[in-house]
Amino acid sequence: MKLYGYFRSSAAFRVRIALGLKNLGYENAFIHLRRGEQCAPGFLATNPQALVPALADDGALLTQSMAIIEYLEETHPTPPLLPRRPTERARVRALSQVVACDIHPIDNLRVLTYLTGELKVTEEALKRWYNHWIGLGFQALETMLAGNPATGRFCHGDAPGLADICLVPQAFNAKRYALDMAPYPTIRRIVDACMALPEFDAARPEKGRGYRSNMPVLYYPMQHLRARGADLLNVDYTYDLEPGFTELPAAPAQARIEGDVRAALDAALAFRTYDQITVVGKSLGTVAMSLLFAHDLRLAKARGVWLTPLLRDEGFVDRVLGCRHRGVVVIGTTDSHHDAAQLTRLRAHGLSVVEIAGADHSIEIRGDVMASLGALTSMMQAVTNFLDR
Ligand SMILES: N[C@@H](CCC(=O)N[C@@H](CS)C(=O)NCC(=O)O)C(=O)O
Repeated sequence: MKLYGYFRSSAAFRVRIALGLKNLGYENAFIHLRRGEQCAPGFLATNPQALVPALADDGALLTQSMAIIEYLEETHPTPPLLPRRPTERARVRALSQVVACDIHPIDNLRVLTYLTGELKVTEEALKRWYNHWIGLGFQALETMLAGNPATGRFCHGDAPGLADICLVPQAFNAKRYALDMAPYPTIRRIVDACMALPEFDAARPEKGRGYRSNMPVLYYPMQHLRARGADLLNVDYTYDLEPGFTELPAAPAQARIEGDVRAALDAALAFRTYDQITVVGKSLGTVAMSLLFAHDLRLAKARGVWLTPLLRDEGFVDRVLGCRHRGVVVIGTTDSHHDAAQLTRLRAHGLSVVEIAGADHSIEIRGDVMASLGALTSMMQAVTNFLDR
């Protein structure tokens, strides 16, 4: 299966959750909505509506998140996302459609772009528009959920289902525009219960942010370097804990990251000089690396270990190509940043590129622990071959 999506698309988020709950593996095709890739002829052949998500499966191309989720429900009935009794199914569908039919469509990117572009609506008015429609829908949902004995730990009973799949991404959208969630205690409780489940957590838009150096993809390369006598300086970012950071446009976010990582490099080089510097980064850390390699001459001879790099981030590959250095790139083929064309450019530049089949942005093979350990081993083989060369 191949899911055409965008990390921040809440309709794609619904499908990611459903695939997770059904324990189905899939390949990600990343359509960058902010860059208009949904309107490119190639994608229009996939979905003439120029919207994500779309799912390719069994020779078919499916569109519309609700149709896709019902397709998954029909083809993989266990665990069920809808209850059995018709009246209960109708309740769950009604809860879902409050979000999918009445809240989400009028807050969609193309609607917001029309408001600001064609109708010259201010950012402030746009925010009011956005939150007005979510608030109206959430008010109704809160009453429908709080006042009904069928509501359990989740929207319907004690197992997550279609209504939760719709509610959670919408709650994430509400958070982006800082909607006051105080009036919706039942919604908040259910969203918290959902987010405690790994299937919901794995599907969230900013998944991967918050990866720290005590986690495997960074921990093992560090141990390898330590065993070879390297002085180590760990830099763990906490941008994921900072409200609003993920919403920053590319330029101010990069300026902030560059300032921070340069300060870290200053600290690392304050007391002695080194013959060999190796910089290892994962995900957002690779953006920090690319800024340093592109702009800081102190890294002119450094080696780079680029783990799950953000290949689709604005200017990322160009910055990496802008400096000559020895480096290894490791990325999983189901990572949403996996991009064959960009990897070809990096290879042509002389970097060693290792793709790990089926691995995601955490170098995990979803739903398969042993295969995930194998993927991690493949990553470490690539890294140690490079470091020991
Ligand atoms: N009803 C559609 C809505 C899909 C949709 O609105 N997708 C948004 C992202 S959440 C999109 O692709 N927007 C692109 C745009 O507005 O240009 C579904 O449920 O799949």
